[in-house]
Amino acid sequence: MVTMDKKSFKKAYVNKFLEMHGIELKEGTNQQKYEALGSLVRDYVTRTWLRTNKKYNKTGEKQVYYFSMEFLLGRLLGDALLNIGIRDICKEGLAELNIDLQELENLEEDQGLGNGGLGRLAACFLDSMASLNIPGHGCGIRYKYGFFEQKIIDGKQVEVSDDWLRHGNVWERRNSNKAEIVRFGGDIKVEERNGRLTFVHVNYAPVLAVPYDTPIVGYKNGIANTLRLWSAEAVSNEFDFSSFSRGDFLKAIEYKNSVESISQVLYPEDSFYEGKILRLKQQYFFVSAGIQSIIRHFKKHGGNIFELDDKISIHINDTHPTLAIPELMRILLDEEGLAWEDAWRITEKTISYTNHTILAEALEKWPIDMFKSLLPRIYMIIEEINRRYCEELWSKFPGQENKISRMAIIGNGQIRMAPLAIVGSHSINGVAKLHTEILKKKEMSDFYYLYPNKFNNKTNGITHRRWLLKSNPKLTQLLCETIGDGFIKHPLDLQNFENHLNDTSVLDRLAKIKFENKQKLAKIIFQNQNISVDPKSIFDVQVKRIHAYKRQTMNCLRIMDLYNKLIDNPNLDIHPRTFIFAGKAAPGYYLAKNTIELINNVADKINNDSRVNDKIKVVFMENYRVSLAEDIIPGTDVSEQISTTTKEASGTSNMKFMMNGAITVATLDGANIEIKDEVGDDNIIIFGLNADEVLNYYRNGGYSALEMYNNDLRIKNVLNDLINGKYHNDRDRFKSIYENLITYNDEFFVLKDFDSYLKAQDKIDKLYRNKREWQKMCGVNIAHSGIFSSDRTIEQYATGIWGSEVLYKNL
Ligand code: 26V
Repeated sequence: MVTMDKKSFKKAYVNKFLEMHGIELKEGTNQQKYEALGSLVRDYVTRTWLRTNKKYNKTGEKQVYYFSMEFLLGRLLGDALLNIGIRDICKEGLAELNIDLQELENLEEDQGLGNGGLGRLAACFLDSMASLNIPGHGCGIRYKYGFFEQKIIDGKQVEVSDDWLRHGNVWERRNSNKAEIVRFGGDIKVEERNGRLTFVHVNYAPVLAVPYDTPIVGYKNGIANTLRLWSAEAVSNEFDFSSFSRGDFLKAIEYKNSVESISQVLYPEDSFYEGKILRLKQQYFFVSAGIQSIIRHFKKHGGNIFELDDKISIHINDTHPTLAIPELMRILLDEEGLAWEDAWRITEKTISYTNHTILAEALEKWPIDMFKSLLPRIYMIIEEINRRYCEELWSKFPGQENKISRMAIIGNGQIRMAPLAIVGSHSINGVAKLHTEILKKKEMSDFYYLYPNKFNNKTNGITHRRWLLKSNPKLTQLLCETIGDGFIKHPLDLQNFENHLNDTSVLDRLAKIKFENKQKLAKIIFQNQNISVDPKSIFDVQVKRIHAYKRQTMNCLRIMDLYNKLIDNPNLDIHPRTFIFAGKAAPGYYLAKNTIELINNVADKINNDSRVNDKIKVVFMENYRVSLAEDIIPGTDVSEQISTTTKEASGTSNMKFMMNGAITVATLDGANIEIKDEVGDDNIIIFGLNADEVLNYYRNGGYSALEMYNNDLRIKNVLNDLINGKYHNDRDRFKSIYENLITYNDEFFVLKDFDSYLKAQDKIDKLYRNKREWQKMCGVNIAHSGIFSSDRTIEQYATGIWGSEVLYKNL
């Protein structure tokens, strides 16, 4: 927490500007003004950061390291101002200098180093760890290019590279003195040294890993943790590496390029795994650099390697950083000289793992040949882990060859990362109740039988500081006035808001705030998409990655159906609605890209049909990202969480929407179930197949999409509309969608759930017309959202998995 007054802030800012740019403030561009502000705030944070690190070194508290391929931070300025407690002073001070803080904030590039849910969760967790006084740090990759920028051209997604560092990045600090060497390729020589077999790595290609550190500021508590992102560089010329002869210039350039490519770009796929060698290099690169630097720091401060697991927790975000297990083993065995049994015990107790998906296509496995030549020593260690583990399996399951080969870490010429992660961690968690149950009973049931105590659930959460305080200041203000500001540190206190929901003046304010947020969103929609929408209509929103299992198609088909109904009956009595979509498709995922095009074409047709325009409008907002989510969510009435039950591990936007007073239309999937349990059946609209029904169809068959088509005229009509030229001159344009639904029997039960989805939407229409009841429902959702603060989630990780002390009892 930084204490200062407006006057001293203004003075410091004007000085900073002059110092940085050598011109007077009034001559500066907004970009220059942003840079000066960022740099000033960074200076404030730096002092806190230094003090925090000193404190950690002195107290020797347990340090948590959250290893993740992705950190989807978004913008940092607004959050930093809020957390150090000078946002108001800064806003007012700048206003007196004729500068609009929001305008400067909008100039910051999103730090988009993640695909979606998994990366954003990592960012929320960093915020909560810092705010709860937990010494928890991030470890990942400093991608030169983040998640691609999406342009919509002729209705189609076009990917543009995200050059997010082009104006520099005020928040990071390059720490070349803390660089590490990561070794690829080469051979392993076995030597006997002092009567012990030692493994020496020779002829390897070295890569320099340079850390860039970003402070993660806690909420008004004087704590700044570290996010350390590694960048790959060629080892300088002085370094005597033998993989190519000296003076071979072209080879040297080739080497430099291939090294730098490691941290060049984030893979934009989040559900389809391809065994690309570059991705394997990325994984080992950051994991090896991270673990080496943790051990180096630990030893520098006098740590005893046998007590590593008392002092350090390493958490792996999905299987992507699983090589942390063999890498820690390598260091303990080869560099610290520990016996296998000791090294293994310490490794298992240090590492914990979260699973984020049950989609089989996303399971990581690497071809042995590729793996072995890239990481020869790591491969040897994995082989030995597997040998010992299979011995255990043979003794537990004698004669059950099939089971054992199914569970093995190495099999079918591949190394399987999930079994390695399970065997090498002391804790495995799912991210919502249903998801964890499916892991235990189905996806990982063999492993659950073997290690029942390792499995546990930690339902996801979101940081209410960004997703309420920062993105919805008006609602925050109302909450502070009605229930006080205690909920900021104790989010469960939001419950007290329920006591105010019989007060019509509070409900009026709630409605007014929503309306103003919708006006703001309508303005952004007009600026970005050139479509004018009416803030008095229901804002019905589905924003997330585009994926068949998330069923944007189902949403689109019901809009097409409503359009048909309105044409048939212009007097159809519905409250006007604006359908808003946003989201990116993986560049190689044809069906998802086709879905975006369908939505855009449906939007075009409907928005230009004056017969229905006073009733419905459709908008696809370009380039979904954290900062756009912050604009959309506070202005949403209806939150679409309509994945095929069992497929969405948790979902986290569902939590953000409820916290901002939207009503959820949902299947009983992921954390929707827990949201329903919190708000009660009357304050959420549930539809569709339940988990047992879906699993039963998958197991036993018995579903016919064609039957649905033949027996429901609404379905028949909208499916025919996909291929009859109504939405595209080229009738084959949306054939892939049609075929998925009919020819391939609708894997995600879009048609099966269609009728109950339409009924759910009718219900919404009726509820919305009863203004008071609707406002109360919104209020109940807000009041029950506290449990979904990531502070609760992190406290559960800290006490249940990491064994770290939560000094600040927040809940
Ligand atoms: C998976 C893969 C698969 C291989 C190719 C590269 C790649 C990159 C990222 C991922 C992660 C996919 C998993 C994921 O994002 N899961 C989401 O995690 C959220 C946080 O737990 C959860 O709320 C969502 O339901 C879940 O889909």
